[in-house]
Amino acid sequence: MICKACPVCLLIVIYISSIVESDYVEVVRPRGVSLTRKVFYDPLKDFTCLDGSRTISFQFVNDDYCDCFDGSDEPGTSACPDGQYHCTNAGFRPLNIPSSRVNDGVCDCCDGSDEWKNQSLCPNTCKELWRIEKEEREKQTAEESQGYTIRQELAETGRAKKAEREAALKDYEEKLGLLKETEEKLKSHKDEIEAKETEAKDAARKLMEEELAQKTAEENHQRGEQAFAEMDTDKDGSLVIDEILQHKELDPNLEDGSFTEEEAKAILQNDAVDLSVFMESVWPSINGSFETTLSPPIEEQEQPSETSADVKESFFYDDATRELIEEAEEARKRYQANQDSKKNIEREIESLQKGLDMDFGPDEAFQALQFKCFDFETLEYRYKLCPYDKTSQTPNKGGSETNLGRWGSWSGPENFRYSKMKYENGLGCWNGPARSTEVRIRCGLEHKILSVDEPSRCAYVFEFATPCACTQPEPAGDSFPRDEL
Ligand code: MAN
Repeated sequence: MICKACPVCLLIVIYISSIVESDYVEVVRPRGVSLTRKVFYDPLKDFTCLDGSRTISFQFVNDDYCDCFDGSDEPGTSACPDGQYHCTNAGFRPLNIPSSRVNDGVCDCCDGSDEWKNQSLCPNTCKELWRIEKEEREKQTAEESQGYTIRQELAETGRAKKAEREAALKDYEEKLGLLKETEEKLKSHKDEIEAKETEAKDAARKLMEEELAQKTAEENHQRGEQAFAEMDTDKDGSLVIDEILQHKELDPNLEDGSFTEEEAKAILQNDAVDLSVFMESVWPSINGSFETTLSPPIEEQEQPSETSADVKESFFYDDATRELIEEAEEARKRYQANQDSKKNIEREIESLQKGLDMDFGPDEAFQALQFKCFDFETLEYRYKLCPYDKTSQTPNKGGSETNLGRWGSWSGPENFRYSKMKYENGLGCWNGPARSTEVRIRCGLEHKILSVDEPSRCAYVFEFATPCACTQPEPAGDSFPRDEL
């Protein structure tokens, strides 16, 4: 009763009973018809082509003559060019094939039903296929599960590393804060002491210059007096033209070879001069050319031989100035040391921050790939993947490494973001774009490049296996595949 009122229920009952018995029960229907279409093939009624174009007596279904344009009257023969044959493939996956393949001598269905005219041709391999597929699936699930365990360990390490980086960053930031505070203090102390140092040095330099000028003037005067005494050969306290003429080096016109009385008189600006007139108006004009036999002043001989301005200066600095210079030097050193430490810490912070900004996946597992490189050899090149850094290519026959892209970002589709990596802006391709690489990530028990390809010029695709990409496998269902209801 129930079944008469509801033919689909009958199918369900049969189907469920088949599950319970763990064996497949084939539902009777015309050859080549799927369960979903069975309803259209009622042997007690005329058959209407599925495209609605014709209605024919049911006896013409599968009579090896094509009546319908859509081939629906011949699902189990090859009579119609566009027909569809449905293999039940009990125990495996049902399959639709073009009905032209029915009885063509080739086994298309694992249940062998497409070659029904010669039943010995195609033995039923569905259960075997299912067994193989199940084994393969189980193997994959086991691998996925093992990979997932590794991933969890890597994730733990990744999280620990992140925590370590965060703690170090906090520590460095505190240190930087302190160094900045000290920097201010050291700088104001340095500025203050440097101002005093400059003032003291300027004063000392000025004093030194004044003393030097006075000393030079005194020496000049002394030399003048000595020159007068040397030239005043008759020692009468007066220089005359004859005495000047003895000093040929004073000839204003050395080239003509004669030192005339007029020239000597022009030097004296008179016939005779005493010491005071000589010092006032003669000595300044002959000072440069007069050749003395006198030795240089003792002080000059005692000058230090170093020429460095600082050494010369410090030679003249008084103790108080020298103390100030030392103090300023010490302040500069301490300030510089603080600056150096600050720079080092800023560098550390920058590198830690960079590490923390990296996207190592939702559980930090991909951190395991940072600072590692993986190789893959083809006949022509050795390829390299350094995750989070770059990809490259080196010719086997020798030659330099070509950059195939620098780390860009994760680039998988939404929800599968971590399935692809993008490396961009590699070496420019001759007359083309900059080289780039897409790294396709999949689950594997070890980190390994599986293949490298260059599907379009200078655009590379690496396939990379890693446990970091393994997910928890779905519990393996070992239910038998069923035909559709
Ligand atoms: C090199 C390699 C190749 C690339 C060509 C493009 O030979 O980088 O992968 O296709 O350059 O000129």
